[in-house]
Amino acid sequence: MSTIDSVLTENRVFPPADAFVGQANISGRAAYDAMCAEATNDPENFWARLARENLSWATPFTRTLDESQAPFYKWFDDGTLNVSWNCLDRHLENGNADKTAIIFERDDGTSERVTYRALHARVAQFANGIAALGYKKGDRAIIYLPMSIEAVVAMQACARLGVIHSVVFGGFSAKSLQERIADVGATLVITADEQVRGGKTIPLKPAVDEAFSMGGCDAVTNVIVYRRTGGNVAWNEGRDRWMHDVTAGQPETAPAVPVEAEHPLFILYTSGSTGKPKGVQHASAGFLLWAQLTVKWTFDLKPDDVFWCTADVGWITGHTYIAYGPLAAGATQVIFEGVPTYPNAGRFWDMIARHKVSIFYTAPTAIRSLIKAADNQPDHHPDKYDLSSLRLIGSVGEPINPEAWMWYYKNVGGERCPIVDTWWQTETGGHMITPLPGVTPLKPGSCTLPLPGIAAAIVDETGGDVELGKGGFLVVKRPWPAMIRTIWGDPERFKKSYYPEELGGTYYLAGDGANRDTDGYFWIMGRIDDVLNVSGHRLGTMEVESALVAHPLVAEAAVVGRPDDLTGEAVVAFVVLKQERPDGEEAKAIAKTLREWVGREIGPIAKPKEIRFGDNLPKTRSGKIMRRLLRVVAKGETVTQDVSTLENPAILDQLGKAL
Ligand code: 6R9
Repeated sequence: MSTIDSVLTENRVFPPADAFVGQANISGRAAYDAMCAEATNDPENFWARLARENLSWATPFTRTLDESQAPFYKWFDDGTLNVSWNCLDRHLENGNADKTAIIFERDDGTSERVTYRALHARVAQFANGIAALGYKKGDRAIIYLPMSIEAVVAMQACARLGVIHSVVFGGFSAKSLQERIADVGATLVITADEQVRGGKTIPLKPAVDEAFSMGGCDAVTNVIVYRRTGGNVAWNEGRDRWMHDVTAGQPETAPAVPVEAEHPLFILYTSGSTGKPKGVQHASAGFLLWAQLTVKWTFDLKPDDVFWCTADVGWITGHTYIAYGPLAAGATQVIFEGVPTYPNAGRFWDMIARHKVSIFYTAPTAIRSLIKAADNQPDHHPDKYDLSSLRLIGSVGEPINPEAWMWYYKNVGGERCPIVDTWWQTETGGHMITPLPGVTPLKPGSCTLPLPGIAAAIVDETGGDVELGKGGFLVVKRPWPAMIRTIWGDPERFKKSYYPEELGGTYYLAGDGANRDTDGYFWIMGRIDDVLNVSGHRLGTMEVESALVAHPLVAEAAVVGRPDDLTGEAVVAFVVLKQERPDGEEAKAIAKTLREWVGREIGPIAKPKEIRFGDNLPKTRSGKIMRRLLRVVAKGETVTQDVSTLENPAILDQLGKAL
C-alpha cells in the first residue's frame, strides 16, 4: 500500500530537453498524436504501412489482419519472409557489412567484436551444420546457453531455417529443462559445457544429461555443445557433438528459408497462475516488426549508437532487445557474459565508459543492488566513471520506485538522459506502454503512455472503463502484430488466461493492476494473479508450491510474496510437514533442505527467502487456503481483517513467528 500511495503522490515532471526532441526519431507531441490518430482511425492501414516500410518480404502480404478466428489473430498472413535475412543479409546489401554488430565482453573483461559480415557467416555456417543433421522448418530446438555470441548465432540459425527455438534460461534446473524439452517436443538441444559468471564456472551440460535421465526427451536426436571453458563433460557418443564440429567446413552462406508471416519464430516459457509454465508462442513477421520498430521509437536508435541491454537471452527482453530487435535495426550492441558486481560494483559503469555505450537498458533490481553497492564501494560509484557517452537509459521488468528512478536519473543519466520505463510482457513481444524520449514528459515511477497502435486501457471486473484516478485491470483492447499467438499445445488455456469471458472475451488481459492519473499516465501496481516478480523474474506461487509438496517431508505448502527492498518481491513459504512441526535447529536444517530442493526443482531464483512451519495453514471452512491473510503475516503485520470465516484462526499466531 505504501508504494501505491507514494507513486500516486509523485508530482515531479521531467520534460524532454529541446536538443533531444530536435533529433528524435519521433519528435514532439504532435508527431506522437498524429501517429496515434492514424492507428486509431485506420489500424489496418497503419500496421500495413509500417510492415511494408520496415520489413523485407519474400512474398509481399495482401491481407493485414485476419480476425475471423479471434482471439487467434493472424497478421500479414499471406506474406512470407525470413527473420534472419531481415536481421543480417539486408545490412550486407545496404553497405553495413563492416559495421560492428556485437561487442561481446566476457566475464574476465576481455572482449571480441563481430561485424555484420562475420555474424552472417557464423549464422550461415551453423544453419548449414544443423540442416546437414536433418533439421528443417517446423522442428523445435531447445537452446540452453550462457550469454554469448553463440547464443545469438544459435537463435538466428534456427530462424534462418524456420526451426522454432525455445530458449531456457541457464539458471533453470535440469527438471525445468526436462519439462520444456518434453512440452515443446524438441528434437535438438543446443547447450554449452559450462558458463562463467562472477569468476566462477557453472556446469550446463550435466543439467542436460540429468534432464535426459528423467525421461520424456526421447525425441531429441542431437545435443550440440558449445565449448566455452573446456571443462570436463560426460559424452554420449552418437547423440552429443561439439558446435565447432557441426560448423567445421560449412559454407559461410546459407539459404534463408522464407516462412509464412505466422510461422512460429519461438516459444518462450513463462510463469502463470497455475503450476505449469506456459509456452508463449510468437509469430515471425509481427514479432520482428515490433522488435525493430520499438528499438527505433523507444530507444531512438541512430546509426552511430552503441546499444546495451543487460538482460539474459533466456528472457523475453533478451529475445526482443538482443537477439532480434537491435540486429533488425542494424545496431551495434554490447552483449555481456557476466554479472554487474564482478569484479566490483563499477562493472556496468566501466563497460559503458570503455565501449562508449549510448543507450543503456537494465532492470530496477540491478539498479537497486547497485545503489547499495555504490554506498559500500564508493570507489565504484558511477560518478567515478566517464558516462558521458550515454544519451538515453531505460528500465524494464518491474515497477521502478521513484527513489531508484531519481538515483538512476542523476547518477547514471547525469540529469541529461531521458529514462524510458518500458512496461511490457513475454506475451506482448515488445514495449507497450513507455515514454518516447523525444515526446513524453517523464514522471518517476510511471511508464507513462501507450505506444502508437497499442490500445491499452484500465477496466473493472466486467470490462467497463474506469475513470481516471481509479485503479483496475490493465487490458489491451485491440490486437497488435507482436502479440502472443497461443500457448503451445494449449489453445484453451490461451483463451481462458488472456481473453476471459468476464471481460467480454475481446480484450487482452495483461494480469497487472494499474491506475491512470489525470494526465492519462499509467502507473503499474503489480500482478493481480498468483504471479510474483522476484528481481524482475516472473515466478508462479503455484510453481513453487508444487515443487515444495513434491518433497517427501512436505504435506502442504502455501507460497506468497512479500515486498523486498532489493528484489522487489521475495518468496515466503508456509509449510506443513508430514512429521510434527519442527523448531529450533531442526527447523532451520529442514528449511535449508527445502530451499535447496526448490533450487533444484525450478532454479535458484525460486528459492524461498523465508520458510515458516505450521501445524496447519489458515483455511476457510470449505478448505481454501487464505493466501490473503498469509501475505499479511509474511510482512510481519498483525491481521486486522475479519477472520471469522477461518476454520482455525489460532494458526495465524503460530505462523506469525519467524524461525
Ligand atoms: C518484459 C518483461 C512481465 C511482468 C508484467 C509486470 C512486470 C515489466 C514493467 C513491469 C512495471 C514496468 N513489468 N515491466 N511492471 N513497470 N516497466 O519483464 O516480461 O518477464 O513476462 O514480465 O513484469 O508485472 O506483467 P515478463
